[in-house]
Amino acid sequence: SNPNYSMCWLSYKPIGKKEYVHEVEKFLGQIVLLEKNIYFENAANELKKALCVLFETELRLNNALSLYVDSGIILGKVTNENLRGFITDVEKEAVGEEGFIIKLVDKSKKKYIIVASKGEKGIIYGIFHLINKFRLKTGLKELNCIENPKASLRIINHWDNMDGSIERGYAGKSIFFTNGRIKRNYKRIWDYARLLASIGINGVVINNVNVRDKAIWLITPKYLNDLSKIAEIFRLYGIKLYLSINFASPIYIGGLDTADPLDKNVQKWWKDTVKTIYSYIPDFGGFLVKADSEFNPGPYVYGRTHADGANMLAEALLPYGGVVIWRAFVYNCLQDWRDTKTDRAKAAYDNFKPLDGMFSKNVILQIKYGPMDFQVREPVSPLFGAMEKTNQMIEFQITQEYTGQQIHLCYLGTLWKEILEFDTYCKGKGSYVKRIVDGSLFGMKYAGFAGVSNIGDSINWTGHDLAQANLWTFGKLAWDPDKKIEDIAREWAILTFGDDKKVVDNILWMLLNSHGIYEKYTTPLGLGWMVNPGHHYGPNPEGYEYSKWGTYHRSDTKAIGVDRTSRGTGYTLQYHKPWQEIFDDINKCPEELLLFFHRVPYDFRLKNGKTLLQFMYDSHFEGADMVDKLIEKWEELRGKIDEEIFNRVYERLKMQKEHAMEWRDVINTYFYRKTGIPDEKGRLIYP
Ligand code: GCW
Repeated sequence: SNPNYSMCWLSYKPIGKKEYVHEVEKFLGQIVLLEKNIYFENAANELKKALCVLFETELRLNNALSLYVDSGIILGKVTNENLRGFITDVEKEAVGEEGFIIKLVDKSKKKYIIVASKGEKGIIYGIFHLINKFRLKTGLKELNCIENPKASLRIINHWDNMDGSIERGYAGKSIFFTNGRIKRNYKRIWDYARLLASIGINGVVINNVNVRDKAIWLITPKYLNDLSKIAEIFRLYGIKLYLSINFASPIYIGGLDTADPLDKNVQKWWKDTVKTIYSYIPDFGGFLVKADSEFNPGPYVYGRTHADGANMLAEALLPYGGVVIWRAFVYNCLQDWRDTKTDRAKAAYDNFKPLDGMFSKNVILQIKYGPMDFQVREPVSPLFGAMEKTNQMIEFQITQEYTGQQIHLCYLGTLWKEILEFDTYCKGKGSYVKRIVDGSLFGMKYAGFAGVSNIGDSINWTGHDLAQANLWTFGKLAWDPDKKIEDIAREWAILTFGDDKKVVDNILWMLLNSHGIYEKYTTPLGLGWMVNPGHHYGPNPEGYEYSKWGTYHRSDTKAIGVDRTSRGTGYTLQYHKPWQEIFDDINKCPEELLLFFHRVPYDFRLKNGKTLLQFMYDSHFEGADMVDKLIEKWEELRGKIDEEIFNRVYERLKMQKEHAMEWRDVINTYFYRKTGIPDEKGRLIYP
């Protein structure tokens, strides 16, 4: 069968390099599978299919109870008797629940590459690791490794609706739902599971956090049968299925007159519901909950706390090993712009900090990386480092809602890496966000990463072919946030486009510079929100200025920005020292966040001596110009990469240029009209 979509970084081609192939071939006698179970069998089949293409050979898959061959790739559990003598006790100990070891045995009589895991899950990660290492032509000795994911939860959040649409989706329709029902295109879901497993993902929430209409009923037998089939596919790849729920389900589905978490009937209703779910999906992951947020019901409706709400669900899930992932995205979305006291940036902290220590052990708080909403740049949410007794996950938005909607090239790895490397100082120096979300700083069992999906049923999954890099990078960072972002991006480029030096160099340049470029021509200095309301594409400087969403910059003829310092809304006080003082001080505040924290006069001098206004003009001219550089880098690759992909990306880059110029002109004119001050360099700013 020839599916009408690509396999992204898993599109295998013959390796072709004679020397390398020759070297590896000595170890390719056959694939020996030492375990008898479907997870290992599936992994072995994945490996076999891949190696047959890569090395252009017919490999035998041998399900053996003992290790009698001279050469081969050996798959088993670290505890398998046959591997005794090859894997030391120390190594055995070092392989965690989801981890694996790859070990080269290179003796005159025995030539093995052993891939072994502790349990059922690690083996699939291990074989994808090995396949990709081969494709990267990694030297044989460098294959030796022990890999364990740093964080226990590495979950993709789909904002897919049951009518097939995707909230903030820019790559086609849902692969899970259509016309109010669950799709039965299992091949696509299967391939999706492969893509996710290959980057170490272990959970997927397939429905939107805004749970409305039919989606409310996903947790009932009406849909559970179909869902169990999806769960079965994901299970083979080490991925658990989770569902978003509507907090008022006991009313909608159960016919109760309340969803009060302290009501006995409500509690019982959830327990019964959870029991039913597990009867269909024995390894069901749990619930993702958007409560009291943007018109979704929640415990506040009944005068209860978010701990009351989350713990009630957690109690129902606990006996089955399920978890509640509770979103911290709670704020007043009916603010009045005339109210200058309320600061939306403070909301998550204000709502949740007082609850630290009150959540059950199987509740995880899912916190957006910044205090607002996935803007092109925001400071790290001060909730990280504020809740030492609460399981925490970081939420990234892989889908490019505010970052160009997969028309603009905007690689997010560089931004995410900066966020993860931020030192919160909550336990003194070295209290990095990455150590909070991998669970190590506070010693939490549950911790991790949630990424809002950027895929749909389009031919390349992500609309913009280069946006595949964002999904790849999310998984890789979730597996190991200590990895260098350049390495993650380079691996992606090679696995996707081959190892031609020019191709790799140019694509790497494009990726690593793209977020900075986008930031320059849209809203630099941490400003944000100058987008069209609703769909959030394209410039609109005052689109949100008089709305109810709490997202104002309050610019006038003299200054712009909200004073969030201790002299203003007091938002900076939510941070630990020294950040309080740094953010509070207009001269110390990191410049890329200046307008997030301060109200700044247009004639304020930045570090490079420019006025704020001139910086704005320069930034927008430079940013729009730099899109030409992106286009140039891509044009140089004509003929070096698949023509269809080349053209698809080229079309988008040209649109990006058009739209970047619109950003430049609208924003520059906006500031010119506010200030009446022309560009020092005399460039065209429309009056
Ligand atoms: O970013 C905003 C989006 C909403 C989204 C919400 C959320 C799913 O504009 O579309 O709703 O955040 O994260 O809940």
